[in-house]
Amino acid sequence: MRYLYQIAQLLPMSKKNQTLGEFIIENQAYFKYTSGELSRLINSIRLAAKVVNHEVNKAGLVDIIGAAGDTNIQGEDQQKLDVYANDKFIQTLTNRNIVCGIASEEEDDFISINSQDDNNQNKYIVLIDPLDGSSNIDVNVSVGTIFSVYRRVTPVGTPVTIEDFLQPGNQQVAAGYVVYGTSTMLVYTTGHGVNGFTLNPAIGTFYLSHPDMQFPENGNIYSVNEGNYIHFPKGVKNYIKYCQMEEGDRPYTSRYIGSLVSDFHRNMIKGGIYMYPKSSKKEEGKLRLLYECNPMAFLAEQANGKASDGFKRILDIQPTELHQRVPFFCGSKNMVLKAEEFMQNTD
Ligand code: AHM
Ligand code: MG
Repeated sequence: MRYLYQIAQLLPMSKKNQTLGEFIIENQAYFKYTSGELSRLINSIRLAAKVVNHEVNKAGLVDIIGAAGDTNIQGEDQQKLDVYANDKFIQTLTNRNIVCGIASEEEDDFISINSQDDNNQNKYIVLIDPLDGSSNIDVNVSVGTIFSVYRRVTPVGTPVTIEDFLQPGNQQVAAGYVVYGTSTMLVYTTGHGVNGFTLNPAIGTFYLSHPDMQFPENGNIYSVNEGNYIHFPKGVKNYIKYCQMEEGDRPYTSRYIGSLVSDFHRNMIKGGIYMYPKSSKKEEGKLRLLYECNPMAFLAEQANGKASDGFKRILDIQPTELHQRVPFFCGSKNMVLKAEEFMQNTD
């Protein structure tokens, strides 16, 4: 509570105490197509985030209330949290009848939503990673949800097709993440900057705590799984050596949580670069283009940062598969530029 009060002191008068609900309504005029559909979509994500947050916070009680695979007191099976988060986001978006299609890291294929009432008149599709970094749950470390929103390209009123999902990231109309950390935050963009909202768990309300978030142009944090160093391409190895060299503002600090949302969030606030390069073990890298890299790249660019696969802009990659992987370099503009320079000048 004191944290929220301190944040409120830093905000301009007009922003003080503004809730996410109020912010969505106030900013609806900015949306290209103002039917209110996108506002309702963001509102549904807000709702699902609160439900998932409640469950994530209980994860430490697993020994007391039962682990995944057990049956709880009501006779219901306990679910793994990533499956639970997947169900909640899909249920919320489906039941409220606001999207025509969903793709998720947890589902092999996309889901086409047929609304009986209005013959599927919805325009938006959502791609989601419901619980990213889920290996961190067992050890009480931050995890996140990532989402990406597009307008469908096939005609309204027909079932969605793979074409609706395989759009380049530069076509996104909204993207964001929820970080379930020391505080739970929802951070999103609709193409007009990036704003962050902190959940007050006592009353279940998100408040605007981080208006107009920006990556510092330069940073001094690099985030990469250095355990894979031996398998990295030469350019990445050389860039890591550059980060560690004693010169100017270097050596940089190394910080790697192993949870993309949390590493990105910290780097956006403090200035840094996140890297998941390809390696001789993982030829395409690890992260998924459609629901991990594209939404983070959209947020990064909206926050004056940069996102690249080491050679070209993430948002311009034409996807060919739903669960496609790409190498990912994302963060403070000058740091990503420098990493690209090392990639390009090394054979
Ligand atoms: P996940 O979708 O299976 O959770 O994997 C994605 C996560 C990212 O959040 C994180 O940055 C990365 O995988 C960590 O991978 P590694 O353990 O190989 O460093
Ligand atoms: Mg993931």
